Amino acid sequence: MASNVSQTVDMFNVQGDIWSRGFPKRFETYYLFTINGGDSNEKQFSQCLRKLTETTTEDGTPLLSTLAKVKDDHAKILERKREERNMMECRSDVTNDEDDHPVYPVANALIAFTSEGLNAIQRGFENGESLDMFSVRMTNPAFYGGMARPGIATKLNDPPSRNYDGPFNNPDIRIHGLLKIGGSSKKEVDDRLKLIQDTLEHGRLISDVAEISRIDGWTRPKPNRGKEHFGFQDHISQPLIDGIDDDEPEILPFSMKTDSSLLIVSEKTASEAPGRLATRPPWMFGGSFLVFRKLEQDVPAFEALTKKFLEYSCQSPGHMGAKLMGRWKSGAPIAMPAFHTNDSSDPKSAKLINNFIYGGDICPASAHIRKTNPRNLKQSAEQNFPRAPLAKIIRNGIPYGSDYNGDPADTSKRGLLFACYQSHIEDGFEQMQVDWANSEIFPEADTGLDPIIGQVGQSASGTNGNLDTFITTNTTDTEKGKNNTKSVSFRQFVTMRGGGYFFVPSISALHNDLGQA
Ligand code: N7H
Repeated sequence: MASNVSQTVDMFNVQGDIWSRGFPKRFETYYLFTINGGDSNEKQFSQCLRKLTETTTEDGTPLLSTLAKVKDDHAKILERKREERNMMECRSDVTNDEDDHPVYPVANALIAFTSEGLNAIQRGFENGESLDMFSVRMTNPAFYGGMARPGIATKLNDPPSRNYDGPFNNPDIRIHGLLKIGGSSKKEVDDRLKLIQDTLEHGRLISDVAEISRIDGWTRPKPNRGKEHFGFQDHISQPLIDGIDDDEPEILPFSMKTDSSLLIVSEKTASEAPGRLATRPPWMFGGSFLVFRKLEQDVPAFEALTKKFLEYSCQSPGHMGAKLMGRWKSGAPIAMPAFHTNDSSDPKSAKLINNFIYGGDICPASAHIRKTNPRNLKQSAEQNFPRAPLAKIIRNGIPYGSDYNGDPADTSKRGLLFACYQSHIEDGFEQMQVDWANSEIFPEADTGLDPIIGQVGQSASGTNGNLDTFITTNTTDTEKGKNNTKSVSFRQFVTMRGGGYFFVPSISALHNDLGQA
């Protein structure tokens, strides 16, 4: 099992979205492709992949971004903001507030592959070279088998694939690779996509997976920038990596400083778990696993539930929302005494607050942020869930769809393009979704499911089942007693509409191992 010792991360080798801030973006696309087989295509794809790591835009920017480049972009954006404010002679203190970013044209891209994609690349190798896919499979069965592999699908409680959105609703579709491109505008993103597609010889060596081969997301317009569709501030709490996130505000007593090997594959995580018979091939070091899920959000249903706040002894729809989420819409954590009953009046600083632990049950144990990061687990729970400390993920998703206009007749689709990185999908995303969010006994009996992401499955006609959970209703900070707990049951209002498991190789692996001369 991993210890707390951090490893050095090579910022010039790791792809740039794999850290707490990720790509600066107002627009992002996920483009899915197939590597065309036959006629030595796979070999030529591999050659083009190497070329991709060497190719730049006209102004010399590499087509794929390293972590160093993305970090530099964030620094430049902040600097521009400072300059603009100074020019306007409005010299208020500039915080790390990048909600309005990016303020200058920028795009960053990442490439990732499914296990089928890696197998396709390997088919192009000659002279006995190999990616050692046996070891990849043995050490990463979740990645190798995919999100719909037998056994896991029923635990994730995902809907049947026929109810997914295109391009995920056709089981015959072969998804080999993914480009995740984020930037300041659709134009910047489209331009970068085109350059990468040209380098990979789109049409000859790679093809779109289906008629709809890209999924676009964008940050919500002001005043909801930085908020997801239910209206909550997102991107607050992330695992921080030594040497990379050192300039983030220190968060004591609860430190999110995380052993980088839980997020980025390293020598240390090569083989550490009992039952994993092989070791990870060295080409995987510096890479990370990407879980992508298109999660549709039923905003009217969420609002209808929180309007019934009186039934659950809450004081307002906002208060009930905070009980379900663990944070008020501003981001202020309900677990902190200042926010037990009221949202913060200072949203700018509320969204930076991450310095708290849980005590008592003002914040229900089922609340989304407490379920997915219980911070200070009780000793009994630690014993029952020994792998809990390994569940660390970096989340870098983006909303999709138009804003809900308040009219219940608005049936257009919206949600979150959820993306998270980790060095083990079983320990990271799957542990959180299956063992925690979908379980009514995590971290202890009678907790109930995560009301935001818990999944109970769908009927044959495609209707979501009822999700049962508990929220605590009192305003005194006592240890959990059943007398202050209300059960809540409602039709699950987040629905999975497709996704996949990908591996994001390091730049050197793309050049030297997956890429060929
Ligand atoms: Fe969640 N939301 O925007 O409403 N999430 N999430 N999530 N989530 C968090 O701290 C949301 C999803 C985690 O350290 C916040 O950034 C929505 C999945 C984790 O305190 C908000 C969806 C998984 C954290 C949301 C969704 C997670 C977290 C608070 C789906 C993993 C950090 C803001 C539609 C399986 C917890 C913040 C911590 C926070 C929202 C999905 C995990 C507002 C709408 C699928 C680990």
